[in-house]
Amino acid sequence: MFQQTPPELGNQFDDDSVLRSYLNRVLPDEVRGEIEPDLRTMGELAGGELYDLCLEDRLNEPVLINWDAWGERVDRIQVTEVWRRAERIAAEHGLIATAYDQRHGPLSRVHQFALAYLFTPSNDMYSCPLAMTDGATRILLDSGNQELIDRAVPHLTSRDPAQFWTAGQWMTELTGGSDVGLSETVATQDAEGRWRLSGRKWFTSAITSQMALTLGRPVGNGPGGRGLALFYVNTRDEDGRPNHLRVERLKDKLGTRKLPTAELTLEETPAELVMEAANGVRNITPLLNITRLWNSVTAISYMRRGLALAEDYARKRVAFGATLAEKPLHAETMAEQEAEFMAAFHFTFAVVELMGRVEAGTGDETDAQLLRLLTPIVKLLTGKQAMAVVSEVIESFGGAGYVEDTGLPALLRDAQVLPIWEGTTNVLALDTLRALHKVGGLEVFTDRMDALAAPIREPGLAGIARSARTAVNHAERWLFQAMDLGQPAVERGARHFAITLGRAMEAALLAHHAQWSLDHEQDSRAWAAAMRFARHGVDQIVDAIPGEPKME
Ligand code: MFK
Repeated sequence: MFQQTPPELGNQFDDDSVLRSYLNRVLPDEVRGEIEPDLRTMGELAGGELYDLCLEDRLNEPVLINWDAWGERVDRIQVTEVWRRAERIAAEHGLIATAYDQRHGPLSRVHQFALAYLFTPSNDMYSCPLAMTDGATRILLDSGNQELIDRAVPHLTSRDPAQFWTAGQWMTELTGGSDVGLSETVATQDAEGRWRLSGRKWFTSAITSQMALTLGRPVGNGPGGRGLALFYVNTRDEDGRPNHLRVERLKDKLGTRKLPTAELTLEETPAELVMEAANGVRNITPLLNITRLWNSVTAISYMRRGLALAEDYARKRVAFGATLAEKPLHAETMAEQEAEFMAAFHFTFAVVELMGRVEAGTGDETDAQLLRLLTPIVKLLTGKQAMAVVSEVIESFGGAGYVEDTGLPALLRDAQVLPIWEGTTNVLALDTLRALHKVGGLEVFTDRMDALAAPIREPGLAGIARSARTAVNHAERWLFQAMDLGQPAVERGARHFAITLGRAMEAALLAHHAQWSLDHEQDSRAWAAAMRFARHGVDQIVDAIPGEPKME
């Protein structure tokens, strides 16, 4: 009787020609020699033991235990087996420490995010607390608050699982996850001058963390994000009990179900100011910019995982007399997905490089401006690409992709969070406009595109770089026209504008890498991907049509 062989994963570093070719280009030989063994170990774990564990542990979910047997309120979260393993691995492999040890200077971020990219699709979203831990570390280090730095940073960046802490980020309230300035949490000072927070936090991931950064409004402050202040909270008291807070329930979410996301009530929770007693939204944005980059790394890692499984399956699955891999239409469909993934990969890691240079102090003002401008764009675009690619991956398995115990549906459900949390597509499209205003226009962007195009000699690739540049010119013209029409016209087109910039940058980066790969590896795969990506469409600008009727 026929028995289908399931898809399997090999070492996820060795099997990933996109990652390896990229590292060949950006890392000096001695750095690559030092980093590669680390990545290979992570690739082995991710494609082997951890992947198997994720499948075995598929039905387990975290449990909130509010009361102990003797009636004491404990609000303990029992996490899954994968999470317990992931916590150890994260510390031991320096998923946070690598970025802050700065062993490889500006390339430390490439090292860290390459590890995160390999680890994430096999850790049941443990990367969420890691992302927030990374962001909190950055904020504390830049805050100048030496007491908090000394207390928390050695734990957040520890490689010892017994010492390692994660950090939560409690921003979302019932009033909204996007319009954070509406937050209602009140900050008061008690008789000893200690700050205490009272309010409800409506969506807090991950509630297992030892500390959190959160926002509260000091009494007497005005409305909006300026009236909020950024606070540090120890989630547990010295006896391990919840620190004047209640974990009301865990969220019943569409995906990321292994990640304990909770509703909290803060009951005069002791808190410490991280910086000033105002401008909380502005002061927490460095954290958001880091978690947004983690979001993109997660997006490309999910695309890669889906494609790795689909490719293996296509070599095994026989239909209509041949393997799926040999079927021209199947192969072309998957090649188009691979092209989207490759473009998203190069975009994400280009922003990782920028972050590395800015943090290490080796970048210039242009790098800082590009980092600010590209962060919302890369987050919004890769989140959308992940959904589209993972959906095609599911379809490529036929009915098997729709069946839970293959583990495949969870990929799609988890990917759906990527365009939502850390700023929805529309919020980030508007942030792109805000960033553009801050950096003073598109010059930094177009200069970078021109620099990417300069070494390209292969005529097809040069054509791709040129048409990407033309798309950016179109986007710029649209923006000026929309500004003449007024703010609503600008906002209406912001999504198409941001996506066009993003796809143009992806096309330029992919074409640039393709030329390098032709020259140095005699490999034409990135070239083929660039052609497919460009055919899929870069320019998404919709010009205003005079007299066009309204929908409403
Ligand atoms: C595994 C993958 C990793 C994922 C981890 C996920 C776990 C986390 C779960 C969550 O916590 S999800 C919650 C995430 N929440 C958001 O992402 C909030 C989305 N909303 C926004 O981003 C809004 O744009 C924002 C709250 C920032 C708007 O608020 P306001 O009060 O209208 O802000 P405003 O006045 O525009 O900006 C205030 C200041 O911050 C301005 O600076 P100035 O005061 O100097 O003028 C802005 O320029 C600055 N700013 C805003 N966004 C910035 C920024 N600066 C740098 N970078 C940014 N992104």
